[in-house]
Amino acid sequence: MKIVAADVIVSSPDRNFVTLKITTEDGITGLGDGTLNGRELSVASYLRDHVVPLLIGRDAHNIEDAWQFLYRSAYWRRGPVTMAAIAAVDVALWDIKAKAAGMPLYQLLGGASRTGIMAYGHASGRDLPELFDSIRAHLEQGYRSIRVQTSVPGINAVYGVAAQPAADGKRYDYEPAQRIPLPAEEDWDTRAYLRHLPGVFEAVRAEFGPELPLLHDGHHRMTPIQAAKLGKALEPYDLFWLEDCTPAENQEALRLVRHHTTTPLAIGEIFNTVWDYQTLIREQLIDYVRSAVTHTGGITAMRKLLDFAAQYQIKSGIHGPTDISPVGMAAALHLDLAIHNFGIQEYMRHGPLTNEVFRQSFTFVDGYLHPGEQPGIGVELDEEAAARFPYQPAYLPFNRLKDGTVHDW
Ligand code: EZ4
Ligand code: CO
Repeated sequence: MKIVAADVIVSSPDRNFVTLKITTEDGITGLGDGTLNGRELSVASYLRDHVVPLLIGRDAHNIEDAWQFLYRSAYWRRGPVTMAAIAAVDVALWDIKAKAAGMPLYQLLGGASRTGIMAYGHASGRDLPELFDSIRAHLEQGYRSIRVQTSVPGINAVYGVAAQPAADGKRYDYEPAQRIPLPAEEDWDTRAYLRHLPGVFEAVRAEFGPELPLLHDGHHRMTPIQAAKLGKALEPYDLFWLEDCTPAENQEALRLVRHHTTTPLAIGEIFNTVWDYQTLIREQLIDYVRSAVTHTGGITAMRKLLDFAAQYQIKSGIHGPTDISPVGMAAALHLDLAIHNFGIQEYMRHGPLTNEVFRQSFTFVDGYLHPGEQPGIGVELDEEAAARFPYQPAYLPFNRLKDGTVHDW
């Protein structure tokens, strides 16, 4: 089944997305997501200028071979741009293979291991009443697990708080990347954060009871000893996980955190290969793998990564913010349904314009996602709608401390 065309479609309905569409000689098409927030055009160029010419004439069925060829023949390995481009090709080829088989992708991955995929949503507030309202609103939408992010007294702008005003004048709602010419500057104070956060979780537990799974994202801002202190302080509130507590390029740092706390740890949304996890998994320093299918080389690489994690009782917690397109999200759901060591799936919901461009068949009912029964991954791209939303430059914000030092955002 020869590939006859591969098109890169960059669109910006609610935000920028990079989509690869591969077409075979029999007219089957497959979609892959290569969106890399704030660096979208680099992936588009990597695909258009360097990968598309290599795809024409290849057999679409040989997915493992395509993956190995793209990874090894570039010579320059790994990195977010390369691995997002490989992911786009990989997911598009799996979409094609599953369409050719007349089956939803999860069937080709071994079939369903569960009936639904537990998802968590993002609640947040500038103060406790606003946070409680946000948690209630998520419960009403069906969510059964909730990530809790909060403003901190003394800090003007904190990642993940929807109602705080963003630098582009909009709500900081679904999308931290802002359509402004320079990255927005936010501020940070780890000691103020560490003082404030445990009280917020105490209040949330008192209001919502012991059962509701609660998560929190530290967004790489702590040192190992600060992260250890936070994990310990949060133990009474029984978190489902503490995410990205340190910038884990240094995997060994997690040893220190692990020795001090029983709060479960999740990490990896900015990682892009299994090598980023080698120490973390072998030494059982984490509990959940946070990689995105879109940023970690697609289904082929994620399946191997999650099988490796399974040997150590480490589960999946696949990254699913709005900057993963519905194509990347659908790919994640097929994997979530098929693997044994599924943990939880992040799900923020896309905006209305995104849903016009990407026709989706996955469902969200009573807190559980399901990829649906359409052959393939179950997402179709409306190219006319996509053309109505051309690329718009947008940057993620960054942090400076009070003395002007750049800090992890
Ligand atoms: O900040 O995807 O857990 N989710 C997150 C995300 C990331 C964005 C960056 O593009 O941390 O919201
Ligand atoms: Co995160």
